[in-house]
Amino acid sequence: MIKVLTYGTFDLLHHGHIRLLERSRALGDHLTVAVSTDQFNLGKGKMCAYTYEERVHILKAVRYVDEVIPEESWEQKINDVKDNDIDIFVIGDDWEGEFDFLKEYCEVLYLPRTPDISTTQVKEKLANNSRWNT
Ligand code: C2G
Repeated sequence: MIKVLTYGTFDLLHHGHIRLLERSRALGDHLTVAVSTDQFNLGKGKMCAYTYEERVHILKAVRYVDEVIPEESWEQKINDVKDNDIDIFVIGDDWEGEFDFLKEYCEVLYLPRTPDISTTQVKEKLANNSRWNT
């Protein structure tokens, strides 16, 4: 069984996230998603609309996701790969090169981000009450 692992905040889940999860899952037979905890997000300078528990609940409902674990630190990835028998680490190419140290333990792939969508953009649209699909 080919096991895939990815990490992220996944706040206000949008089609860019879904496409990442879809492509990640298609790389193997099982996808584990490590979701950033609220505490860890503070370190990333992210204030989420949804709590960690809500983001986990939503991700567990996504057909491409087989397992969800917490992301609590930058240092946990090597142990996560080992402890979960991961074959492929994958993440969006906004992180290109950042996790090459994992190549010693598994395959490392950076997938092209989906253009023109981000949680920040969604928040800005809502804040500005701007028309959608403009
Ligand atoms: N993503 C994407 N296209 C977008 C937006 C996001 O492919 N338009 C991808 C990102 O590249 C990432 C995943 O969706 O692989 C989750 O994005 P975020 O929730 O923004 O995750 P991030 O804050 O980048 O956290 O240790 C790694 C970090 O926890 C990654």
